[in-house]
Amino acid sequence: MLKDAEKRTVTEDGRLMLEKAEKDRIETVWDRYAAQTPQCGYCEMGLSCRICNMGPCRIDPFGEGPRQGVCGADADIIVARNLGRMVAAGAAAHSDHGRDLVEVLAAVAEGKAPGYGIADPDKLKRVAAEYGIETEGKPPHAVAGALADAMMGDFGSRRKELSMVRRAPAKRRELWRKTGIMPRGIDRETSEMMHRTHMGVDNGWQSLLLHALRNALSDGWGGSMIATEVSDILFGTPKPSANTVNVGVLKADQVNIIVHGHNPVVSEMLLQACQSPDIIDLAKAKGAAGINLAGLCCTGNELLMRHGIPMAGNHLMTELVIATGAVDMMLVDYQCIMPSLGKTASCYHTLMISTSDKARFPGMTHREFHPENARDLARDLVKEAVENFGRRGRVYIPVEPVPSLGGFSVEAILGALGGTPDPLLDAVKDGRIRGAAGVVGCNNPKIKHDYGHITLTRQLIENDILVLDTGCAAIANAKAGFKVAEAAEYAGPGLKAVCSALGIPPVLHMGSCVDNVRILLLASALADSLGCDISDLPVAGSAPEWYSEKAVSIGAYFVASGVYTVLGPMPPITGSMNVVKLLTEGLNDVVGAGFAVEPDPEKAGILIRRHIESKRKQLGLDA
Ligand code: SF4
Ligand code: MSK
Repeated sequence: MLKDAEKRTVTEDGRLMLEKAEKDRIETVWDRYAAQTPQCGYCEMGLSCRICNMGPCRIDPFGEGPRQGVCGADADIIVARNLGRMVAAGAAAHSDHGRDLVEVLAAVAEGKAPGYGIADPDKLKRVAAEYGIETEGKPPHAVAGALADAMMGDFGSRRKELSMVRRAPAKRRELWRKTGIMPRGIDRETSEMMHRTHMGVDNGWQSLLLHALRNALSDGWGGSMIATEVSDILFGTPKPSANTVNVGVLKADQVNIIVHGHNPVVSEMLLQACQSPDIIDLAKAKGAAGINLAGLCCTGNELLMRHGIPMAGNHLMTELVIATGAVDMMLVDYQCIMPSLGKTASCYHTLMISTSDKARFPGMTHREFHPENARDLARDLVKEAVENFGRRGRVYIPVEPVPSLGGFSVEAILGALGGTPDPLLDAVKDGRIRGAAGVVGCNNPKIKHDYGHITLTRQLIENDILVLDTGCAAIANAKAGFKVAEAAEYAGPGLKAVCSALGIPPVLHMGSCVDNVRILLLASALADSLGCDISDLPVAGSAPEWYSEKAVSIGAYFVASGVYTVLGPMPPITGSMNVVKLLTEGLNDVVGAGFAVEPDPEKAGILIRRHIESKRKQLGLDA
């Protein structure tokens, strides 16, 4: 038995697959992490800078060596610039994903995207109306074209506020204006962050950090929100549906196809192809019982939310899923796809396909998807996966899948509550539900796989705090069994009573990483009902195992939107106590919320409970 397997993951499928990988001599992310430790202390503290070619420079945190880079930048400037660039990269990733969806919407409008359509015409109308587009008597395709154009305008550098910030509570918008962090164009804020952090531009660590908030808001209330809304328009607004999770969703007797990444544009077409009767017949003719499409990470979450497609695992499981030997084809789009996957797959029969013009990977065959060719290419690829079924060696699928419920869009949650947030608010007011917390984000080999998510979530629901989750956290919680109606048993008495009455789990799967905006929108709906700001609500956010720059942007837009947010792993900021103090304390006076960092999820739970109880007190709920 691999001696470290139990130290690396809390999941049974993860542990068993780590042992299999060891037997197969497969190197994993944990092995590479071990090989990298101890990691560079300067970089961990954010004190190294390689922004320009007079560097690279580093600041001695003990004050014995250099205290300034060659240009004269001190620790505060260097740390703030590095963090600002992390936000910019994260916001760019989410927002570019959003733009890709707008391009598909435009192609649908022009009739140049065979296979794609408008799955939610009501939402198309609602969102178009928000953009001031006349919808009466217009065919959906015309509305879609006008909406795509208007949304493209949000990416540019018009001198006005982003369109969808109107969804935020009025008090919050006023605060953003007053503090000068109201987001304008989505790309503009990212571009400005790159400009400000060039040598010799913004050397105010405070102004850099404030712009980081504005940049993050352009993601949360811009790029990511567009990604979520357009995905709903094109592929359907999620409704609660059953699914299954963990490596056991792979089927020994079926053709297994995995989609991994973030963008539903490719995976939705794959799903259509996998459901084609002629291709299913082909699979049967090749000796398979059928075709099994499953997901990894957020592209999997997109399919799970809308179609109940099974989920094989989260970020740290991606190599281990291949090590089952049961994956006939894996298709990747972009983000969070380890460049190691092609090498892992080379030890098995798995065909690895990259699909995006902007994301190439070693050891993968590149087959590029565009709206015009997606339907046909998806069919070709599924047929190739079927052909590959016969080349399998031995397979190892060591566990049974766990049942789960997904699909909790804001619309679905409000629907379950009878169309208004009032029943939820009543439960919060009378204390049956103490508050709500978002548990979101990635896995990171610095934290035992899934331990942070599961431990924190369990503590929160036991204490009557409703958990809303997304991304890899949502997959962890599903694997832990928190997402069936019976999981109400794990909840405290108040939350249990509410969940049992509504037939919902105490942990609601709200989608992928871009779908964190669904949490923002639910919080806004609650704040509007109470006539208060988001920062007044008994709510909190957390990212117990985050690794990605996108998570930094998400954390920053949560905080800038008024949500107290607890991070698990420490970001690279400890080289500047000024920056640490501003992010953890000072921001409370600026945006009414701040960050905390607590790698121990038990302690993080206590911080969140304390925060929620103090907000309840301020609202006079327990008077
Ligand atoms: Fe060094 Fe300044 Fe250049 Fe950074 S920007 S590498 S601190 S000279
Ligand atoms: S996939 S950003 S590891 S949540 Fe969205 Fe998971 Fe984090 Fe990627």
